[in-house]
Amino acid sequence: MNGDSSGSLDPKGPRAESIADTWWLMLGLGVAVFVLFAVLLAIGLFRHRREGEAPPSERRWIVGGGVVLPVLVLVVVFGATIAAMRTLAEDAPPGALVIEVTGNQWYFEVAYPDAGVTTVDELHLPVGRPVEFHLTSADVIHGFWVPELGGKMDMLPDGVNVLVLQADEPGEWGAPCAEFCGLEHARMQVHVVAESPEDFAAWIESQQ
Ligand SMILES: [Cu+2]
Repeated sequence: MNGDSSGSLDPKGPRAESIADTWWLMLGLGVAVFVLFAVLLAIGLFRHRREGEAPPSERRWIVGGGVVLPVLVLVVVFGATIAAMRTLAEDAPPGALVIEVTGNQWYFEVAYPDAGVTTVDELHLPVGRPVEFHLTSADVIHGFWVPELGGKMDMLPDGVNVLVLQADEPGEWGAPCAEFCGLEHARMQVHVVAESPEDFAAWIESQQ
């Protein structure tokens, strides 16, 4: 269903990359802290058994490991998260392609206003060009999410949410509705095709 990809940890665009990088950073820090404390705990248990009581100098380990280290780790994660959020919130540069996606019970309507083309459950985009998605809904709240390209965004019946995504390499992915929207929610999915600008132009022409 998702072609050759494996979701948000297999990013195919700059915004998805910033999300994946943050995830790997958090995993790396978590593993490092876990290993460090497992080792210290083992040493501590071994020593206590041998010496009976911890010397007062070990209090600095408690302050260091219980206060200083968590603060450092959280500051690093906070900084990385803010940086990723800024990347995700950047406006589309001039020349971005506008694609309007409307959630319906239970399908995605995809419109290319400049080309006068509308499709259902099929979304094509050119590789290497930022796309400004205008997301809305015709009925209830739906969710737009192409894990390989970036974060998810709600599709609301009473407004338009803007999400900028870019594909850096060709590929085909499934983008399931990311907000429970009724009986057929589980089968609601848009097929996403990222292709070369030439192939995209040819596809648009074939749809006109
Ligand atoms: Cu839906």
